[in-house]
Amino acid sequence: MLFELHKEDQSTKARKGILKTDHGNIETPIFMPVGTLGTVKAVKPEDLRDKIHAQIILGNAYHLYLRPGCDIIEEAGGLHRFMQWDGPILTDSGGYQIYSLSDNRELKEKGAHFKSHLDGSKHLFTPENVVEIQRVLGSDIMMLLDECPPYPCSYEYAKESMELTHRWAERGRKAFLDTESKYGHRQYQFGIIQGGTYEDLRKESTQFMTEQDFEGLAIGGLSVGEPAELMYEMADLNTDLMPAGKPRYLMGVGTPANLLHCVALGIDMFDCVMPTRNARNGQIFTRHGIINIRNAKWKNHHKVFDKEFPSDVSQKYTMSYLHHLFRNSELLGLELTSIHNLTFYLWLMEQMRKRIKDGTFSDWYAGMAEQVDQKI
Ligand code: PRF
Repeated sequence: MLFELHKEDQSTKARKGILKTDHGNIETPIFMPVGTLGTVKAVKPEDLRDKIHAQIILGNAYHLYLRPGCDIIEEAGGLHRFMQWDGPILTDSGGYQIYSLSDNRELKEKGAHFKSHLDGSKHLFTPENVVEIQRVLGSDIMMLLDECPPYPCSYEYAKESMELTHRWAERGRKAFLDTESKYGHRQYQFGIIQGGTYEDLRKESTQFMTEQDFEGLAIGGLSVGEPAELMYEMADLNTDLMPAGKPRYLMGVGTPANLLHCVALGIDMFDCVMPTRNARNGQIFTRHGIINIRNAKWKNHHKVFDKEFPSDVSQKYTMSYLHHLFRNSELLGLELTSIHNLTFYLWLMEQMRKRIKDGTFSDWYAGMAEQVDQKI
């Protein structure tokens, strides 16, 4: 079995478990660093493993299909070998990237027609060929082709979009069950719940995806501009209806505070570009809040930020030095802050697992969420 549930918190919906893949076990709740193009930007795979303690990373079928292309990755023996990461990989289908192309895509019953953001060339993604692409990538967990409706959107749009995602889900599951892994390791497939921010649609979609018997379930269509409270409300009603024995993945979320609140709502897996993208803009996440290292107040602050926290940025390099690196667009700044932010995200997940295990999660998480959200 892919997922083992080990502990459920008594007063929140938080849970602790293990996801088993042929590339290793993953302790949940977990955060998955985003490596869209076969690289977690500015971070070497050995640092992901040894410094950050990442247990699984993300790749993206849309981006990798366009460049370098499936033939190159197949020649390399799959994505794990191509990028020299031998831990678990989850790949997103590209449904979300195609949605972001808004003017350059058209959704039909057959699939999603789109123009490449690289050279304008025309392509079609179908529920079947995204399975095939992810077979070639060789990810441990693959995602279905879905449509992520924008926020806000009308009830009619959200309903039609959800129904299309459901029809695509049936075809995607069949394509998955009719094909085999290419490189000898097991692959799993997750369904994606949609339904915009409409309660009845969210419920219907959860029920539908549960019935398809995927190995795991994702909550899609959230964190697309709606207020955080509305996102929590939707995630809450989704997890109420999701089976306890399957992993639950909230796609594209979020801030450290979002992670704390959503673990309390029963989410097991997260991914987001925030720790790495914001690192490259000079934003540092810490136990005590968020630092903007470009701010002039750090120019002559000759101390490290947090001596006790296990990362080079916290223990070794002064704020003044980091500020200097960012003022000069030095590449080292990007590497250091990216590694630090991911180390912090993975540390936060580890704290959550420990506290779920020892029964102190419910008293701790809301205060911690407030603390990590402060601007320093
Ligand atoms: N669908 C897919 N990927 C996603 C999303 C989605 O709805 C989101 C929504 N936040 C992020 N990534 N396939």
